[in-house]
Amino acid sequence: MQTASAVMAAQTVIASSPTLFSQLKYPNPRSITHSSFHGVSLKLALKSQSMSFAAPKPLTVIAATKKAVAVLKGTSSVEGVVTLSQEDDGPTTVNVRITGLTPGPHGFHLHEYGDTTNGCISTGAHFNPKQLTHGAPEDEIRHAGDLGNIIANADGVAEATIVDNQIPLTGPNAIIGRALVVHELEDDLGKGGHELSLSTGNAGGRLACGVVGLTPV
Ligand SMILES: [Cu+2]
Ligand SMILES: [Zn+2]
Repeated sequence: MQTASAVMAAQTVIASSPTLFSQLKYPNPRSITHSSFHGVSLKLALKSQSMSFAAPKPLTVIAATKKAVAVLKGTSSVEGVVTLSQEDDGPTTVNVRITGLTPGPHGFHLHEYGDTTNGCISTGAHFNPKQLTHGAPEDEIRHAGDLGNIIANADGVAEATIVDNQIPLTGPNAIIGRALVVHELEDDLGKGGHELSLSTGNAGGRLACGVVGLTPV
């Protein structure tokens, strides 16, 4: 019985190998290291069929690092570059650098659509797959796209690193193809008591936006 399942496990590894070999094409040297490690495991599986080992492990070791970028532009002099990265199913790290802003806080969100045919207006509302009301990034009740405020310094430059769990680069709620938007005003994080607080944080106009697209790892 044990032998039979080990054989099955070995077959599973063999059956999965075309996928693994296709991942060898990645230029990332780390992937190559993992792949050669996998080659060793494969030999083991073939030699000792009765040996108990975790066959799926090499499959999960091949890390899926995803990286994306958005280039933000608008009708004013506000512009910026936002890079995003995610390791496996971990949080997404968002590195923001936007220039040309008025000093102080500016609402910063992920909006639903990567559609800029009508400027930043056509990017729609805040990305909200859970159908909740607007909030702060740390709130339980928030839009997935609620990334809070970024703060511009006296030179009008806002630099920030945001780490967030609700804006994955893979899976059903992946944000690739949606848009990042920086606003004219501070996002009140749903707490301002304005009629727009619970939908937009009353963050005012859309100064610049950019579609999130995949970039080489
Ligand atoms: Cu917004
Ligand atoms: Zn929102």
